[in-house]
Amino acid sequence: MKITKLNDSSIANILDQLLKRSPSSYHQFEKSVQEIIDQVREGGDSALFDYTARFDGILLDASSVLVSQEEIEEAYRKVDPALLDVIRKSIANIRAFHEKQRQKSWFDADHPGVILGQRVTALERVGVYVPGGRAAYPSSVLMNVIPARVAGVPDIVMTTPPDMEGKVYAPTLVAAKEAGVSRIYKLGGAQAVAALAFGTETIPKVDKIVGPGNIYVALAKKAVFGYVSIDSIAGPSEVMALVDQSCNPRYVAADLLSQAEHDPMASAILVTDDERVAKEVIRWEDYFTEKLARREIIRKSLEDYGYVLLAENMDQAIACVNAIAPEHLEIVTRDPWESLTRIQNAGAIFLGSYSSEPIGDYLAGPNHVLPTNGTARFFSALSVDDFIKKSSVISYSKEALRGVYQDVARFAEAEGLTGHANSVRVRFEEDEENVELT
Ligand code: HSO
Ligand code: ZN
Repeated sequence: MKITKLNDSSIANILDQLLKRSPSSYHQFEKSVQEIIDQVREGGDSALFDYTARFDGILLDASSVLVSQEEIEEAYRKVDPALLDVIRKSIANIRAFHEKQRQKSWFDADHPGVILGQRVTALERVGVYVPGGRAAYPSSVLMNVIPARVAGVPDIVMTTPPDMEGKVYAPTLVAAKEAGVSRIYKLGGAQAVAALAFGTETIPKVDKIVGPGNIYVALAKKAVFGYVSIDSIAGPSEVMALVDQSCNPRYVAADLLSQAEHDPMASAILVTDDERVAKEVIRWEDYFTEKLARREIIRKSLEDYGYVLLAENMDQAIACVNAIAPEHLEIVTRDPWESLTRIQNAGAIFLGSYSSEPIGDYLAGPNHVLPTNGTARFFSALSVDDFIKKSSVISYSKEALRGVYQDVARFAEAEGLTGHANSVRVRFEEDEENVELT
């Protein structure tokens, strides 16, 4: 790692480089993803199981696609009871945090005869996609399922690709069961997304699909958006540390590597106004990398998307954070709460030397499904809001409508909509006299 001096052109270069990882820059796969979606939409189960045989190497049918009760029990036997304990603690924290996000329906009567309100209802069925292989994170199962549960979604189904023997990672099954998933299907890829979006003979159509996945899953979610709702498209993990001379470079380096290890395309960025800190963080990054199991991934991630940025002052460093809008931001400055007031764009913000990023990934309670690739400028963490919708409620009495019907009719006529005008007038005026129906 080398130190990069911060200026407008270095920020622009970094943003360009980071954006290469956006699922929106993978147009070349769109055609094949659309083909899979169309086939599953038309062919249902038979197309779905054909693709599963082709891509996941496993032959499934309407009954074996569903994870059985015995498989769940076997998973419970396999999982270390100490891990089960942690999963339960984590669930309690995630639930408590998300309970605070719950929105209430409201009704107001500010004017005589008029009641206006907003009724909050949960989605009926949600599909949670859980990747297989390297990114089969039980923690992400909790983060996707619990907000839906708290919102009151009655039916939460999950899909995840099995391994070649048709098995799903035991902690993932246990996490799903503990969090309250109703059914788990052994399906992955664009075909799983298509099945959830349109339904097949065995897979029920859902209202919303959430959860991260590879580029095919991301593009499939984009393609079915509008038929169903989706969460925001997750890109590779990112962490940025905004630190000054008061930080402990050893801790900061360890935190940066914790995200770099997710993916060769993950990004870990340090920004500081202190050259000594910058050098020390690099030294500790090198030191830890050699010791970590995923050092190959870390090296690749740091090489392509890792930066150590030296700012002229903290104002410039903060402007850089806001321009990059990282998924995770650690602030380790003399007064992190003061620095916080100047942060506009970041998915989750960790304050001080002891709020290391993985506490947020696993246990603190806030959601770890966060906006990536600069989208923290306009997107938020996954939350209870993602699993509800709001219906407006309008109730007028006769007298209340009498007071405004002419205003409504005038507005409607200005739009050339005599049917609208008639609909309010008809309640107060005789047809022959007043209605112009042509
Ligand atoms: N940091 C990841 C989530 C995760 N970390 C799961 C560990 N397991 C989200 O950016
Ligand atoms: Zn993580």
